[in-house]
Amino acid sequence: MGIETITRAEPRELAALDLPRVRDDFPILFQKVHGKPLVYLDNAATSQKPRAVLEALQHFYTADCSNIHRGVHLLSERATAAYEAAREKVREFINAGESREIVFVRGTTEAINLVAYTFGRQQLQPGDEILITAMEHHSNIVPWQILCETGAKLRVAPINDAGELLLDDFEKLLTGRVKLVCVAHVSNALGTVNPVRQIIRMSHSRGIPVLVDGAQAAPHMKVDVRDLDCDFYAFSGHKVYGPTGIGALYGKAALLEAMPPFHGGGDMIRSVTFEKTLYNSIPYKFEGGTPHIAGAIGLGAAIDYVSRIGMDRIAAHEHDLLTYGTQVLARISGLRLIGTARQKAGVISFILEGIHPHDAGTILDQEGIAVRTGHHCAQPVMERFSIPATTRASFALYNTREEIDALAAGIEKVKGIFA
Ligand code: 7TS
Repeated sequence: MGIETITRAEPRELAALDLPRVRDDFPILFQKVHGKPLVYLDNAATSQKPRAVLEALQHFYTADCSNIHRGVHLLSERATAAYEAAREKVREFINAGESREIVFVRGTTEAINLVAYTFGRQQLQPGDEILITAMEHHSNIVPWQILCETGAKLRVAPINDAGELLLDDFEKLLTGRVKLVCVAHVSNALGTVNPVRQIIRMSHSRGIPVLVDGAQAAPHMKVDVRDLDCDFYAFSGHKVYGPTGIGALYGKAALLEAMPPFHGGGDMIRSVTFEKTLYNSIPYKFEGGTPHIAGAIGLGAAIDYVSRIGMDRIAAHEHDLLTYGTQVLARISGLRLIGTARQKAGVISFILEGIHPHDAGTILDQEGIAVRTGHHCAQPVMERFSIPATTRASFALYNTREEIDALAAGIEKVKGIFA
């Protein structure tokens, strides 16, 4: 027994977040909305920005503002160094092997479109199939539908009543015709965490590449693209406490190298004549035109911020909020949770009997509580559950149990008004 206690190390308890200190980093949280303290529970739409990100943006525009990759002057050198340092931070954040595998884009939507318009157009023939799931955001549906106008077909793997992917059905759809699998790591409407490692293993065993939409995963859990072995991974900076208008596409170097460019223009070329243009090496081949330099630097600052706190600690805190929130909301009569997967991230979607989500959201707003109502850009998910919309509370590292109590009280108020 003595030996066992020595050899079997207990997992070290993660120290809890210092919530008051964390909240202090987010100046926007300290305001009143309709005379009530702001309770911001719309983090799946966008998260708030810590002071470190605001300061990085301010510093760029007040000290280093310049274009990149071209000037010989000092400001341009500093701007270029900061932009490329941000790329390296993204690489480390998702554990990619090389920083040239990181392409800066506007966000997840642009990342997926980039793959559809380059890899998709190059690789897919009429009759080929793209396999997605029934819980995708529109930005992981519509680019593939546009691509399918050239003759390919979109196939959709179904989900169960809890909002979980039916893996057996998914596997049956993985036929020889499928040339690309595209799945959300985490569903924005249901909170379901998909078994992406298993999905990737199943697909790779048949030689099919996989794109992972990580928009709702990157802010909430440690992402390791090499461990997942995904071929493409997309996420948005603004959901990871960074600025809007910046995001990243990870692609395996060999795939990116073989792909044609996306946007033609400055910086993505090696040489141009009217007879022939030679393209730049990756990732620059995909970054035509002046990019969102300040945005990339701000995203780098956001990554530094969450990395200092620790993604594991953030995930543990949000898991606590999800567990507590689910318990508290499940006790409210007439409230039905939409999305009850066993593996969930910090998203709680629900409907209230006889009350339209839009009305619920409007009354909650009067209480200072910011939630999202609607179809969450996932209309097929609403159709799957035969509902027009949900009210959605989604958590971030700065949310508290008290805010969930405020949400529950707000919901009781909504019910009171409609009683
Ligand atoms: N994929 C998922 C799973 C998302 O949740 C979103 C945005 C996107 C892609 C698109 O990201 P963008 O940054 O390019 O717009 N989701 C949401 C949402 O749930 N509420 O507002 C935006």
